[in-house]
Amino acid sequence: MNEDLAAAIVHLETYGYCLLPERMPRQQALALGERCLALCQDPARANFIQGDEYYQTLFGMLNLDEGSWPCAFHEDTLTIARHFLGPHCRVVEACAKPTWPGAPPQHLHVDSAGHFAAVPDVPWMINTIWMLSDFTAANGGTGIVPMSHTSRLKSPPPEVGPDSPLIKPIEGAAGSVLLWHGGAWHQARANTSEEIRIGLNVAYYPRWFNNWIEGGHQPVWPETYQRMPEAHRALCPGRQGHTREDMYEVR
Ligand SMILES: O=C(O)CCC(=O)C(=O)O
Repeated sequence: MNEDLAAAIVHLETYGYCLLPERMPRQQALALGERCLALCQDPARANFIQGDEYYQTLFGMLNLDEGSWPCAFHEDTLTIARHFLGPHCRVVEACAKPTWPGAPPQHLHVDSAGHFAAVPDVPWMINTIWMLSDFTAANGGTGIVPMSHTSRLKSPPPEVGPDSPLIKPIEGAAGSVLLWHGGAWHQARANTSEEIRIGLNVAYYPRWFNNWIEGGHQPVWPETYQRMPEAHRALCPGRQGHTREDMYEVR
């Protein structure tokens, strides 16, 4: 493993997140961002979108745009995910996430921990966001509370709100990728700028975790799977389908 990745792993272990700067050419990231934004505004995709006028999540990007594959199956993010989740961890979902001008700060939260009786002391998810536009402190870039992943809380304590000074803005140029431990308290920050911030959020889970746990995550469609190279297929859940109801226990 190269020194950069080794240092990123130590950073994620210590602080709960790490940033890999400029892992994809800027123009490639910006072009994917434009396509994600167009999909987010396409009424035909409305069934796969959650959110409001300021912040949306469009699920199922692995099915909707093959340009998401170089992000989801990137060797560097995979190396880090495998370090924390085991050699056979999975790429479970890729979602497009725009933050529009005027957006308030998102609530500070932990990922995929709601069903635990006690939050485990091993990572259960490595979450990531590819910056498909520049991410700044002002334009709705991601904010994280360093070291909060060690709290083992299912959600941040009420005294740490969405405007807490503990929240560190993570800035980066388009083509960079931020990774975090699912237990780190984080949010999309307020967008006080005139720009639209757009990210591609890719979730990695270990084999022992249920894929249905995040309400909107979509399965890989069989026809998507057919088009994938074998190396990508090996990283996807072993069953494919068109609806969550077909694939998962969704109650
Ligand atoms: O959009 C962001 O910056 C944060 C995404 C997020 O909170 C999540 O995926 O859990």
